[in-house]
Amino acid sequence: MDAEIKEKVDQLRREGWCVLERIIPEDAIDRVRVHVQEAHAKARQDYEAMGGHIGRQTGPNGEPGICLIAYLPEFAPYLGDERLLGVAQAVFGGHVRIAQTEFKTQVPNREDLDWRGFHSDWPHDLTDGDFAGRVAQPFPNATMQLSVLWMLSPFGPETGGTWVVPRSHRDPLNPRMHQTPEGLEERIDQFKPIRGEIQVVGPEGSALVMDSRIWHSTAANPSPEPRVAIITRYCPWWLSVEFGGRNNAIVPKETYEALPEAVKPLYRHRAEGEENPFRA
Ligand SMILES: O=C(O)CCC(=O)C(=O)O
Repeated sequence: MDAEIKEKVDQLRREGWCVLERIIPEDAIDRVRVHVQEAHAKARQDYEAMGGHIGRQTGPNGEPGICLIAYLPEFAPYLGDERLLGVAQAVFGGHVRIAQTEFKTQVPNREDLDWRGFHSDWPHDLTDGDFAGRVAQPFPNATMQLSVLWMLSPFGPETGGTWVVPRSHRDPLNPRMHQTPEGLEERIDQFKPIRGEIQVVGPEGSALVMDSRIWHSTAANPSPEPRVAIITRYCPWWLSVEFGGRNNAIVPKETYEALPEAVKPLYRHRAEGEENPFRA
């Protein structure tokens, strides 16, 4: 294994997160950021016009909508970056696919810098029972999903870089325990700072890779510019992504056909007219 990939995988296993720096090169990032902002505005407009829900990527009656990758042709090639796939495949093996593709831009000029909303992500999101499925606690010691947050703006305290609690992916507690159907005792307030939290720092064009179990939170962005980001969830072949209807948005045929060869396998399971290799 390449030395950098090994170092990142070691950090991911030990700390629950790592940053792959500048996957989108410096000479392309400004263009890609503008493209993503325009794509976000267009997708929002289209979903509103048809009475659908952009967050869930569903139509007016809850049916699968258009996967947001259809709006992002200039961003899509980076999803197949060798370092990123190297990390995902070192953790999951060769067969990896992307569950969700969502915009995660944060509004500017926030002053409530103590705001937190700590949680772990699907399939370890304790509020996501019927919507997408959730793993029962105590979570097994296995990585089941990598939440890859694309840092299209620089990340840091001055721009609302994500809060993470290192090593919390191995903690038997969870900041949303009280929200489970079992109503487990709450011992951690998800809306307050947590001891040991740190704010992710890194240059624009990087990817923050998080084990879905890690406790993390969006941060208030005090800067005068939006903090632009996208999340893509990399999953192993054995994880059911369709359950609950959360991940069923369709990749149009023309979008799929235009994807680079390294990216096609990540979306093939949702591509119009393609056989789902995970069901065959
Ligand atoms: O946007 C961020 O900084 C964090 C996003 C997040 O918490 C999530 O997508 O689960």
